[in-house]
Amino acid sequence: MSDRLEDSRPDDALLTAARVVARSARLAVFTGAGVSKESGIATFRESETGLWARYDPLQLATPEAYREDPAFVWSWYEHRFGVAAAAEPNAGHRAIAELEKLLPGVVVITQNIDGLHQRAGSSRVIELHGTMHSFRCIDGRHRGFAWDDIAGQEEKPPRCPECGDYLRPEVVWFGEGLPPDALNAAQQLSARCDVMLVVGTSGVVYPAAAVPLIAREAGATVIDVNPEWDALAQNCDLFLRGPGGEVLPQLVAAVREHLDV
Ligand code: BJW
Repeated sequence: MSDRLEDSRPDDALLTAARVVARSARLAVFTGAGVSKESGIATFRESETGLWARYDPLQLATPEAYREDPAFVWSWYEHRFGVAAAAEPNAGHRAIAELEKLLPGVVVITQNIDGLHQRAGSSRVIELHGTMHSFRCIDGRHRGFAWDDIAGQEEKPPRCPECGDYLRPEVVWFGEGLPPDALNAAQQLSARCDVMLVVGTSGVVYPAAAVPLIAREAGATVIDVNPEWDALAQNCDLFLRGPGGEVLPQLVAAVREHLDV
C-alpha cells in the first residue's frame, strides 16, 4: 500500500480504505461537527445561517461568555438544542452505526454534543465534549438534569432545582477540562486500535485533536474523511475527500464486499 493515496486516485483510496477497515479487529471512529452537517447542524468553523450568523461560536463556547451574558449563551444552546432535536441522523451516522454490525470492537469517539450517533444506532459512544442533553448548576454540585426537568421555567437560564443557581449545559468550553473518564477511555482506545476512521473534524481543538495522532503514533492506519484538506489530513495514511454522508456509505458498501456479506 502506498503511504498516502488521495485525490488523484479517489477510487483507489476508497478501495484501499475498505480493505484496511474490513481487516480491522479494533476500529475506532473519531468524529467532529462535519459528520452532523448533512443533518442540518452547523459546524464551528463554517458560518451559521440566520440569527446566529453574526456570532462566532468559538467566542460563545467559553465560561467567560457565559459569565458575561448567561441569558445570551443559554439562548444559543436553546437554539442549537431545537435544531438538533428536529434533526435526523444522516447517511454518514448510519454507515458508522452499520460498521458495528460488520466488525468486532467498533467504538465511536465524538466531539459532538448532539447525540446523533446514538440515535443512528451506535452503541459504544464516548462523548469527549459532553452532551447538550444534560445540565448542571454552575459550580457542578448538582448534575444530570434533562430538558424535561427544566422546560417549564420562564427564567433564562433556568435555575438548578436543588440549589437555585443558574444551570448550564454539561458541555466542555474552552479552558475547561474534558470529562476525565471519557478522555482516558479515548486515549487508551486510540493507543490500542488498529484502524482509526476520522470524520468531519478540523483537528485543531486539543486535547481531542491528539486522538488520531496517538493512534498513528501507536501504529494504527488513520483514514480521514473530509471535503477539505484540513489540519488532520497531513497526519493520516489515507484521505477520502468528500462529505461523510456520501463517502461513508460507499466505504461501508465496499467493506461489505470485502467481507462478502
Ligand atoms: C465535513 C462536512 C461533511 C464539513 N462531512 N466533514 C494545545 C495547543 C494549543 C491550544 C491548546 C492545546 N491544549 C489545549 C489548548 C486550548 C484549547 C484549544 O485547543 N484551543 C485551540 C483552538 C487552539 N483547548 C481547550 O481549551 C480544551 N480544554 C483544555 O485543554 O483544558 C485544559 C484543562 C485541563 C484540566 C483542567 C482545566 C483545564 C477544551 C476544548 C473544548 C472545545 N469545546 C467546543 C464546544 C463544545 C460544546 C458545544 O458544542 O457547544 O467543542 S469548541 C468546538 O470545537 C466544539 C467542537 O467539538 C470542537 C472541534 O470542532 P470540530 O468538530 O473539529 O468542528 P469544526 O467546525 O472545527 O470542523 C468541521 C470539519 O468538518 C471541517 O474540517 C470541515 O471541512 C468538515 N466538514 N462538512 C465531513 N459533510
